[in-house]
Amino acid sequence: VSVQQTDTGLEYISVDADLCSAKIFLQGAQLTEFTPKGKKPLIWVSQDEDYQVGKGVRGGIPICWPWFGMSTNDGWPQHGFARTMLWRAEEVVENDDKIVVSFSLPMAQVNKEYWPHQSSLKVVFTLSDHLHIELINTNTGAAAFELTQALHTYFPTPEIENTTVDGLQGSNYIEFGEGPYTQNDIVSFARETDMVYQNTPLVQTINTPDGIIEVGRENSSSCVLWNPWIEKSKRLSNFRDDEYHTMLCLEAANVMDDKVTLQPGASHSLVHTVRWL
Ligand code: TA6
Repeated sequence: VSVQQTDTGLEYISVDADLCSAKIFLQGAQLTEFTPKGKKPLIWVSQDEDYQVGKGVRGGIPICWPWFGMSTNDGWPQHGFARTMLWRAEEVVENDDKIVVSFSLPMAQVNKEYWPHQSSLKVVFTLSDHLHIELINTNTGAAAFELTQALHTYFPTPEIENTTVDGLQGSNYIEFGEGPYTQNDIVSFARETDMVYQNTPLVQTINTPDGIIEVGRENSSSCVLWNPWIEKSKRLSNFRDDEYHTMLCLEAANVMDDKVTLQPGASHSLVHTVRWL
């Protein structure tokens, strides 16, 4: 494990171990690479990414906190502000079967207008032949608060048109503010897809021509499935027009009736796991 820096001045922790290789940026505590040894990468990053200070990387696992999507306050950043802040690396523990890397959000630097509450936010990455992430909120104040959040994970596929997502059947989703609709079948892709699922099973599989990716969650009943398709791809920053063919997002979330509500002293842990089946 080493600390490296991009030529644009972004610091990241680089892991090159027997079981896996990984990269986690201090900005946003954003993981941008996870590859089990001898296997294909499990995480996607845009070829147009330029690693600018103050901008989240297009890909990897952005941490959307303390709100998902557009804030109800106009002018506030989409998907919150934690993904563009500098987090503090807390600990790196190297065992022979796993490497654990943890970060915390320095609350003293948080804009009190955005987040007036007393809380701590920690993320723990456990890296082995699979990826395990835990996002832990703790209410350290005297008043309850609530928030929405998501681990906005970007997955690779050789071709989205030959990719399906299994395990959403039976849940219902909102899309473009419409719905809820019931998800009856396996999901395939033939248009812009931006579904916010609720009452969702804890495990999905992404079936791609390169293999099956198993995605798990704990303490979450909502998840988001996104592919920008043709038109939105042209409007996205750091994203090539044709890259929608090679990616999709399936996000571990607390964005519906599972939003995080914490009484003083209470904690909530959102767990997200990713592995090749
Ligand atoms: O999670 C899906 C989504 O909300 C899409 O609507 C799209 O906006 C995407 O997130 C990316 O958002 P970003 O702010 O990272 O460009």
